[in-house]
Amino acid sequence: MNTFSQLGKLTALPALALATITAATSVNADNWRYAHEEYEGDVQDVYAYKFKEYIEEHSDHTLQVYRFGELGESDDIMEQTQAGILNFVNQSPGFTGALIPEAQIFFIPYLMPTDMDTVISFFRHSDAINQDFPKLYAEKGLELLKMYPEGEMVMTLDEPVTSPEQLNNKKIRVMTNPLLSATYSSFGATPTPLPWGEVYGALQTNMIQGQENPIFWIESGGLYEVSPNLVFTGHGWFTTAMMANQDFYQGLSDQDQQLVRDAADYAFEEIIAHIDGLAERSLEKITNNSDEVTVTRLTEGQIAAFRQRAPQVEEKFIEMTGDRGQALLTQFKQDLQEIPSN
Ligand code: 6CS
Repeated sequence: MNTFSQLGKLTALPALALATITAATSVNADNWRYAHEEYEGDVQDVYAYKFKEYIEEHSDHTLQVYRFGELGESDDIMEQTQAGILNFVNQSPGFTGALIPEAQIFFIPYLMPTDMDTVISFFRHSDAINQDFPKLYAEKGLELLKMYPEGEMVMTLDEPVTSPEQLNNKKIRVMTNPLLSATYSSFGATPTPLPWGEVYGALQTNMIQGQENPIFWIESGGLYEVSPNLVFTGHGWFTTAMMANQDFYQGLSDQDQQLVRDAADYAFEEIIAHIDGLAERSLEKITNNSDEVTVTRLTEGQIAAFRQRAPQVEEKFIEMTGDRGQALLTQFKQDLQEIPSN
């Protein structure tokens, strides 16, 4: 063998070794796809990027995040996840009602506490959230990884309102689930279900006269520009849910399943820190940006007029979901009574 071919053999060895290592790494390293319903810097986006950060720091996998509109509306990204095109999706129960009717429980008004620490403790400890809901999502081919709160719901309207009577004849946009429509009917309004992409335009053209959302979203989506009267009714929290396609999840190694669970827990803790004070900061930005905005915080007496309509919505929930809904509601209420302090 001449020197040239000897040299060739020597250099070929590390190249082969490198190729083998690269192949082994790429066999184990996947690029996972994750879509959510919000914009850059919003709560779901922060969650997604914290999840990504954990996955990428603790494995060779990478995560590609798709924001609102990149792959369609909320229903589109759910369909893509069920079809296995996406691996992970963040879809809020506000849009999951048709698929999982029990997920509408979050829209029974005045069921959730208003105080943030209590709400967070509920999400951490509730059996309904952490044991019952994963079973309901699993029936639809979804591995529920986390449910988390984004912020207290606030109405925005074309004029300040303090009573259900003042909501008469107002078309209020709701997310597309029938129970939320029942809530707004009980409040005296005319509910108008719309996907998110149509809300700003509908407010601007007065096709609708109001909507509800957490303050950070009212600020980031510029809703206050076209619906400037904010009314704090204390009737609920915006909740969301993050999940994986179940076939994909079950096909992962034990180690990767644990990685995904740990990443979901890590992102949850980060989101709890992120939403602390977020509503106050967002409200300050809104009032700094607009002279038109009014802020009405209903008194306990005014809230009572809305609250007394809640039982009819609860009945509607049972009508829609039967014994399973009843059992979930019982568990939910029990969990709420047993909330430990954080
Ligand atoms: O109102 C909506 O449709 C949107 N609200 C929030 C806070 N997140 C996403 C959702 O699409």
